[in-house]
Amino acid sequence: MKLFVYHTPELTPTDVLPECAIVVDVLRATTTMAKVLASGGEAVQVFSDLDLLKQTSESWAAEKRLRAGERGGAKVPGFDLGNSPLDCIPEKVEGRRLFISTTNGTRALQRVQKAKVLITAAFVNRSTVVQYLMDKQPETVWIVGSGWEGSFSLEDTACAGAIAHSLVQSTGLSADELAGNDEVISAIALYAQWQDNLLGLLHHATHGKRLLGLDGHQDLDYCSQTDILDILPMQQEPGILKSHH
Ligand code: 3SL
Repeated sequence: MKLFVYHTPELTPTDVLPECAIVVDVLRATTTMAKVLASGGEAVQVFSDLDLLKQTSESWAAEKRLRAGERGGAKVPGFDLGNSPLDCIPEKVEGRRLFISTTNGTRALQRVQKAKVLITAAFVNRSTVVQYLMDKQPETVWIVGSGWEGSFSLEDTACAGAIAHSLVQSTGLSADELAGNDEVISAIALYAQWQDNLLGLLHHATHGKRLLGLDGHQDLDYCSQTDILDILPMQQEPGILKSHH
């Protein structure tokens, strides 16, 4: 297995695709996706365009759908949900499809949509992602941070480091043997520095501060937890993710 970390979708190569792509948006899209599916959601369908989201979800029975949308960290007016994982409790999401549009997570997913396998990761489901990689041993793996509008996001690269760190321990390979690019080494170093205080790391992150300004303390608390959800969101068809068993 060769692992590559890309801090943002824009930094991924455009002429090749990996066997397995892992999209990370700790704050908050991929944390929310894991929570929805862990709470019994039928699927998550992602859109960059809000009008297309509304149009597509119209064809679903009202009791089988939820519309979730975020722009600039805030809920899209008129939608059922914003992008808070805390809203995705079984009472609300069980048996429903979440039609969702977010600023950066959606874009990162679209960038690697054609990879043979596309999964999503956050701190909350890190161990399930690592277990999948250990079982399947894909030859090339990209971890793609969603960033913020093209810029580096501390929390996404730290989560990439959490996955890489765990892979080093599980495979017995050295970081040098596993790493396909230098970003892997720096991501592991970032995670190693902060692994005992991930909430502190989220408080340093630009987007963490943005969410704190929007009263997002509880979201940061939730997103900072590691290995609490045994769920693997995997793309089944372009833009549609379901829980992989
Ligand atoms: O940009 C995104 O995809 C979102 O996760 C951002 S937010 O945390 O919902 O504001």
